[in-house]
Amino acid sequence: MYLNQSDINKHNLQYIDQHTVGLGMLNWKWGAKKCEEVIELLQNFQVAIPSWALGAGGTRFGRFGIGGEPASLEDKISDVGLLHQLNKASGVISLHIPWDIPDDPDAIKKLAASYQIKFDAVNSNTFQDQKDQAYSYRFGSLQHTDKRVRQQAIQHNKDVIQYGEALGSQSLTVWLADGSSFPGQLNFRTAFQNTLESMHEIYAILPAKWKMFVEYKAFEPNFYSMTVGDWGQSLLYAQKLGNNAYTLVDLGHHLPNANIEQIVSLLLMEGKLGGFHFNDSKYGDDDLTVGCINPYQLFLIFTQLIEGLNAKRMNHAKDLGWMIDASHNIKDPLEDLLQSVEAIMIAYAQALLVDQDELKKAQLNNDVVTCQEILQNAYRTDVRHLVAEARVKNGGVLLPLQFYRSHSIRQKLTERRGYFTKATGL
Ligand code: LRH
Ligand code: MN
Repeated sequence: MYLNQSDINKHNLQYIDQHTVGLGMLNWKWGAKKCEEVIELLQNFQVAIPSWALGAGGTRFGRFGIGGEPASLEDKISDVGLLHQLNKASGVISLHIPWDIPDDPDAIKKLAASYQIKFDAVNSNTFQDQKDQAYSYRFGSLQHTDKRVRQQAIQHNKDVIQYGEALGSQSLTVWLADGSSFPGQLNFRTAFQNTLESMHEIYAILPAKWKMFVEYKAFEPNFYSMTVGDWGQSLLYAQKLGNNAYTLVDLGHHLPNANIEQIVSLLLMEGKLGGFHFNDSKYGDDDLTVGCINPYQLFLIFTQLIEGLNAKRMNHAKDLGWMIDASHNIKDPLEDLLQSVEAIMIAYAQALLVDQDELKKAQLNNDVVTCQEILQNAYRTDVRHLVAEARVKNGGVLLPLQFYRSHSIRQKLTERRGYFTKATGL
């Protein structure tokens, strides 16, 4: 759906006064120069939308349709285009194969370009059996004891790279459901070596400038061991594969109370942090709205990211893969994604307000109280007007959620697509 600029201008005029006052307060508290710096970094920051999270997902206990779901890749790109027109921070889509095979890549690229949408990492899927598949992935894919199954999974990843190349993507994300659910079921060393050998075959055909992201997960759908089960294992694969292999951190893939910001800091230090799947969770891989359960953790992660990226003189917006990975059971997927992108931009803006030099001084003096004060002074700042200003400067909407609701966009999508359309994905 293409929005009218006049509707956007009318909406922004409605809220501009309170926005100007809010921005003025922040300029007064943090200084106009600092605020300008933060706004410029926010304007360059884009978060990739997962193609598999544009419909109502569901759990094994059931699924509740939402109406107007995108039933084709074209509709999915149109929905990401809609999000990007609203927040000007969602100009990238991450596809999952075979859920989103681009039958006509040129037409898909043309449609995406009409929404200023680019293609981020492509994701392979060797965790589900496709109907025309020769061998089952019941007992794994790249780890499988049967070389024919491994070869089938390797070929799938090669096909996914080809689709990505046709669309202008430059990275492959490999998440494996491989592992075991019962003690004794698996020889861990053999499973690791089979998986590494298989990944080497995929890595060997990576196009120039491409990155390979190895995504780890502590459990599910296997519940005794996962063959890429934590950051250490993922790092081991990435180091053994080569310079273009990196780890991918999905926030929901850790055991309870894991210190994710420390993991991020060390992976960045090693030059092996490739990117993120942002979401939030209270228990397992709940794939909830970013920042809805633990926004302080998200802030702490961004604080470590900025410290590490600056230490390596890396480009915040370009040098890591910023992607959302969520699944929507009760919320409107587009509203959920608008909230998630907003939460990421807020955490990034708050972390940019942290005076890293003052923090380093206090750390060197073991002045623990001041360390906390420096962090929480930034975290307790309402930066939403900085995020909104970056959005408006990019030609977006001051309050995307208000605009989405006041223009009855879900109703319009349902009238256009019907109530029972179902999007592929989770
Ligand atoms: C696995 C995962 C992975 C995707 C899938 C949709 O839990 O996070 O990133 O392939 O979700
Ligand atoms: Mn993920």
